Amino acid sequence: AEDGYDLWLRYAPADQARAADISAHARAIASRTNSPTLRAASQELQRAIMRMTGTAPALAETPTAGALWLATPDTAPALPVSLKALGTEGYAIRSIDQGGQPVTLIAANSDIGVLHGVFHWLRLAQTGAALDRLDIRSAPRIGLRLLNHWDNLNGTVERGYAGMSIWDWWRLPDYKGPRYTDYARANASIGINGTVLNNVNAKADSLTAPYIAKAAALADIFRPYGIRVYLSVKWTAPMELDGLETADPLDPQVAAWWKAKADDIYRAIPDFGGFLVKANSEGQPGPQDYDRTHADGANMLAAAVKPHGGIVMWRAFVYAHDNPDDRAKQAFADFKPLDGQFADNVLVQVKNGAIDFQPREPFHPLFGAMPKTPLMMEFQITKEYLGQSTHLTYLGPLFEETLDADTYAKGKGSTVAKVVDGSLDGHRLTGIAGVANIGVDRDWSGSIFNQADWYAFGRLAWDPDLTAESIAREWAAMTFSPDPRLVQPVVVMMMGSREAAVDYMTPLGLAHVMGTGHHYGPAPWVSDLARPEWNPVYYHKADARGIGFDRTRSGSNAIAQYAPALARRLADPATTPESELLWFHHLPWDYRLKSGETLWNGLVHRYDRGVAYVADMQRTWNSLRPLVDPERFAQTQAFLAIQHREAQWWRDASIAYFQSINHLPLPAGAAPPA
Ligand code: GCW
Repeated sequence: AEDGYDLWLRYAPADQARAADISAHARAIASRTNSPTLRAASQELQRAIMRMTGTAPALAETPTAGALWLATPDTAPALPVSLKALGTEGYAIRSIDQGGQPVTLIAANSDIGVLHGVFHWLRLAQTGAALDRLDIRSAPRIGLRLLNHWDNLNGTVERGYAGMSIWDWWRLPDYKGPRYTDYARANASIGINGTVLNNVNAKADSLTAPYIAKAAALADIFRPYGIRVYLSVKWTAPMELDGLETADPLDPQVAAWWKAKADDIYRAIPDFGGFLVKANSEGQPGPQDYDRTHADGANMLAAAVKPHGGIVMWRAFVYAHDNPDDRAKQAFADFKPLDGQFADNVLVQVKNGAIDFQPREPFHPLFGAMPKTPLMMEFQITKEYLGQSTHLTYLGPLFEETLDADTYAKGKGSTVAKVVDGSLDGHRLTGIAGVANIGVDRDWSGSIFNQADWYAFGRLAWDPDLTAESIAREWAAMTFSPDPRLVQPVVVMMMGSREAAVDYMTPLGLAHVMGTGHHYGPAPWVSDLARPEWNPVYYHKADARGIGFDRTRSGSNAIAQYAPALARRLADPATTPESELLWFHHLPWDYRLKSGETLWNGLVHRYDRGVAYVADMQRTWNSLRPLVDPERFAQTQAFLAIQHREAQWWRDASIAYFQSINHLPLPAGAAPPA
């Protein structure tokens, strides 16, 4: 059934001409070794080629005519291609002439590199690309490319919209269902090389012997695919599990406890990746409870995993309930002074924006501000604030916009991508994480189109210079069909979809006006929550005269956390990008936008535009019915109807609320409420 389970690895039957072409380049699979990784690569090729062409390739030891030749320097010492600069994960693919016979060589320094190369070749095969005269070299720009699962040990998933957790803790480690292997295949196909199994709001239990054994079982399945496991840890685990009296990071007993725990884990999982930590954030315990810094905490854990080659990812998502300062400033205030104090196996993991995964946020001011510390990017793939499982809001453009943003930390061109890939400040330890959108739903991600966000995250983690559009093109071709009559309109739908959500939810730099707790649907009127910084009114600050959060000198002065060249521009609404206007400025309702219309009219116009875009997507999708299987067609059609209704809800509720404050009429031409 076309229920989405196969993701972008569908390998749908190709038309006759294409099938012949694929067959001609895949008559045999030549490989000398049978390591678990190469066996996985070879099985993937056999399955894929069988499905696309109807004929399975033969297996051979040496490259015969028309073969795909999988090789490393170990198996083929004199390779006709250089593997320099490809590292342990990169690969080269080249069409060569082997004694008069055409052969496609997929070569790498390691078996994992070959596996990545195989998935690249399969992408070419699936998307209708040329399979001859290939000369491709590719290596990842970022070292750690991780999924963060916010999966709880009871099977629920925090901010998960695709069903329960895929980790079946009850039946692990004995029963290892086939889904784990499919998970590893999907991730390896996009270059993801690590997974944090449990929620950052961690339970101490995840570090007990039974759970370590369960994690080890998963690690065994993922290892051939080049994927390591990591765990989130709870700061007070030594107290909760073994009755220590403190979790003070400078207490020798605490350090010894963590060292022994790390030793236990590495006995079970020799290639364990390390720890992810949410500390002193949203009620989680941490080193500050003992008057120690985040660096004291991170370094103590780092010392425990260091002898085993492990790392610590310490999250910078912190803000305190008793700190009256602008929430957007607090992580910077805590972490910037610690630059240079972290051990060399620590990364500080920073969300893309300073508040929380909004439909649009300016990049986090820590990027570029901590040159002595490797900063790891944290994106959210699960769409907590972007319509969860039903709204079609492709996140590729959001990821791309953040990675391309210029920090000006070392002058023009100091992009966030260069901070994250280590090139700006010369870091070799580099990483990027995506909060997974995976659950037990048949389609893994809650909707067919949400699969594209997982895919885009992996592709950009491998190469942050790829464009969201080229990624959407690949994904649509593999997920549906390479037919341009389908790919073209689907890519157009996807590319504008995130901006449409910004328009109907949080136009012109508004943020955090979603319903409390669930973060689904509009609630800009909420003002009575115990923590003031959770109230939507805290973020939009609408009053009779105007709207927006003043983060200039006359307000919270958050702009001073950016590099001076950027801060200067953000100080003036006229030189602030309009897409971020109300994030940085409180402006009168009759402020003139670049279009000449007033701020109020411009807001209404954007709400309308967002709703209209969804209606356009519905029309486009309906026109594609003949080109899509009925099951996936119907799901998307139904979800677009939900999205349209809810975009209208967002628009009407937001406008009605703001009108109750400013008493302004709808501009001429604006749509009436539904
Ligand atoms: O966005 C907020 C979410 C919480 C989440 C937290 C975090 C894991 O609403 O559910 O908790 O961020 O990132 O720690």
